[in-house]
Amino acid sequence: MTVLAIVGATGAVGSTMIEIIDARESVPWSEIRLVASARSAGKVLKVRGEDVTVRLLEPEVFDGVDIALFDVPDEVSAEWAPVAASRGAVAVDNSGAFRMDPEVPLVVPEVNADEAANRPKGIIANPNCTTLSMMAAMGALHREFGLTALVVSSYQAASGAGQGGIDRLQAELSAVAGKDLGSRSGDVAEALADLPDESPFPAPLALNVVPWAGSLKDGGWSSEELKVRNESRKILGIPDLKVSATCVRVPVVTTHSLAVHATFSREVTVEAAHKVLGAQPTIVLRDDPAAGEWPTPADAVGGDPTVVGRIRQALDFPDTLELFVCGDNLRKGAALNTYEIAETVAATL
Ligand code: 11C
Repeated sequence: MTVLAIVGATGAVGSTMIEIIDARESVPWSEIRLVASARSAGKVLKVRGEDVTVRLLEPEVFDGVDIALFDVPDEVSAEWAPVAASRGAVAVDNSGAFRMDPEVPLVVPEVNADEAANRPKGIIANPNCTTLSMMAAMGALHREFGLTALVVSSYQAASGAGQGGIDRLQAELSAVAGKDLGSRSGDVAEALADLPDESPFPAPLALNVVPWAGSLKDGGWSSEELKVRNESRKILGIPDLKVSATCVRVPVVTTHSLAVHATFSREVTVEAAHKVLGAQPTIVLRDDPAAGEWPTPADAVGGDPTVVGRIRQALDFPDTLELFVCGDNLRKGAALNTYEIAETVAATL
């Protein structure tokens, strides 16, 4: 009798969570409780063929719950994950509220599943989707070759900014469709003049590339870039890992991509990396440029595995590989990893 609650069940990640649960052959839950704010409470959603009424987020909703998954904004998690934990549930939180708390493990099951057992606050954190998209690959390569440095550029999808991000990209694409765009990026901004000024993105995203995600931090870094650095160190258990990231938003609906420059302490070859990554069940290798095979967001979207390719030995940097990684930011980057943490915990209850 294991009871699962999904808090934020009606959002972009919560809906993906329900799709993942629906697609599982079997689940270990005797009950799946859906929870949301007053705006969505009372809605009826289908879960594994059964109607489930969404319940209001209030302390009593966690009574009898074993594991509560949180797919809500940071401030909602910060308030409510401890409430769930105080009522006896293990809270698995997909927000940024607890990730760097030393008493909260930050878990990617294929990298550090053991850490899920050490949860003094009754909370386990799920990483940021950008960090997560490269963790299966980096974890596997680190185990074999000893990672020392990462230089990363991201190509992040609109849905990283939630349903609002998807809606804005859709509106911008509709506004530019069929217009004579001219030859300058300023023409795109002109085509968007009739859209509301308010956007989750700080510049037009349609037919554009925006080198910004998150909020401004010291030194001109974005919060997203610092998350990639701090979370990679914590998940991989390498406190002094050298990391430098540039996070960029691109007009893709779903699936984050990363160009990764990874340096190792032990000798590494492309062949050895292929062998290690090919043996990792949650990775699909698409790495045959001569045959036109490389990862693109379209190959990864809607699926569970991370797609990895373009693996090259860096020409001027010893013991360094260049690679390109694509992962569905709503699935492995968010709902799937959170759910896999819940499965890991459920197996121990
Ligand atoms: C984005 N990665 O693409 C962000 C969204 O810390 O969970 C997820 C933010 C987070 O905008």
